[in-house]
Amino acid sequence: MRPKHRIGLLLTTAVLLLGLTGCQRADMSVLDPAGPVAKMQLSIIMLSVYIMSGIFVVAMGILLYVLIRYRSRRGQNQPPKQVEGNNVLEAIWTIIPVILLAILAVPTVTTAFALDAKPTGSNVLNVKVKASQFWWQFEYPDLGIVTAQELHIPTGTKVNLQLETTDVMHSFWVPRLAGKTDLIPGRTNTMWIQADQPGEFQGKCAEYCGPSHGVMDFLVVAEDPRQFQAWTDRMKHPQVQPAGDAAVEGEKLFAQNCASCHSVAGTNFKGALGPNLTGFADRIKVAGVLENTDENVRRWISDPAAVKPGTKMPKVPLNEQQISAVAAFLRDLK
Ligand code: HEC
Ligand SMILES: [Cu+2]
Repeated sequence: MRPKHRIGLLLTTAVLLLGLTGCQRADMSVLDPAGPVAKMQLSIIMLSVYIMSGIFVVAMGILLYVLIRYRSRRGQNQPPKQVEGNNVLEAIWTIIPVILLAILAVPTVTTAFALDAKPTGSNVLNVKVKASQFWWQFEYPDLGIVTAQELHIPTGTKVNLQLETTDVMHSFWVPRLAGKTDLIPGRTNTMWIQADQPGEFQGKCAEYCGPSHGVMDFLVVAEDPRQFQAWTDRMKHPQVQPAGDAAVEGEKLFAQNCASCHSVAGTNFKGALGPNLTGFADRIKVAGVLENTDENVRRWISDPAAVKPGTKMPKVPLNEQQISAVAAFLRDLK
């Protein structure tokens, strides 16, 4: 290959690799931690990056020195003097890696154990996370609240997560708050997270789980404790009275077509196959992926599989006017 082509190939590979790493999503950067767990994990990553960079510089330095110092010279037709069985050299390049590995191992192991310990105390929030193809349920056992797709947490509070799956393996990943934890059939895994500042943190399923794995998104919504309290109050005493004729008709249609799968707190709708829709009007997203607008709610109801292929929500046979009525009912769930 001509040198010009080689450089071209290298650049193309570099660009493709960057594209694959997902560094284009600033809201999902591990390098921008928003809480203590992600910060501790980043410090371990940086420690190994520094050590590896040091090794790279020293090794490349030695390589360059040797290339120049021992390059073949005019009139020289024998290889330079060969070194073999030099005990001092061998001891050096055995001991240095052992020391570097120890420097890396001690903080890594202590951090792993520290993060594994379940936080206790009165200021800890417990949440049960249940993943299903292709959505997330968040249950607050101490508050009597169930919600979906958006995990509300108070800032400055440790949140214990108990992670379970109802079907295949999934993985809970909110890059700015913590590394991934798998949800494994028949097992309960645990982890904890904490957000230092209010904000919305993008989460994703990180274990291939079927056709809509790539859109199995969720949000962690961190609010200051007073706002979080207001949210829990709304969720415990939701407004469920449909306002207006369309919403009243929508409620009837919902009872006939949707309530077998969906619950709404404060009503007789108690279906458990799909996400709990209490306070749905306050959600930022529909099904975790579409902005929560009237148009998108109608789009979702008319053909869920067009948004999330393989979803367990069926296409319900309703006409456009009926879909608008159901959407009006959902818009009133505050
Ligand atoms: C057979 C069960 C089933 C029926 C019937 C059903 N759904 Fe669903 N629904 C689901 C499932 C499962 C999901 C989660 C889909 C996903 O995100 O993969 C869902 C998701 C939704 C969502 C998004 C929720 C969120 O958290 O963002 C809305 C809104 C919704 N359904 C409304 C309806 C309406 C309105 C009807 C009736 C016209 C209906 N559903 C009928 C199972 C059902
Ligand atoms: Cu997945």
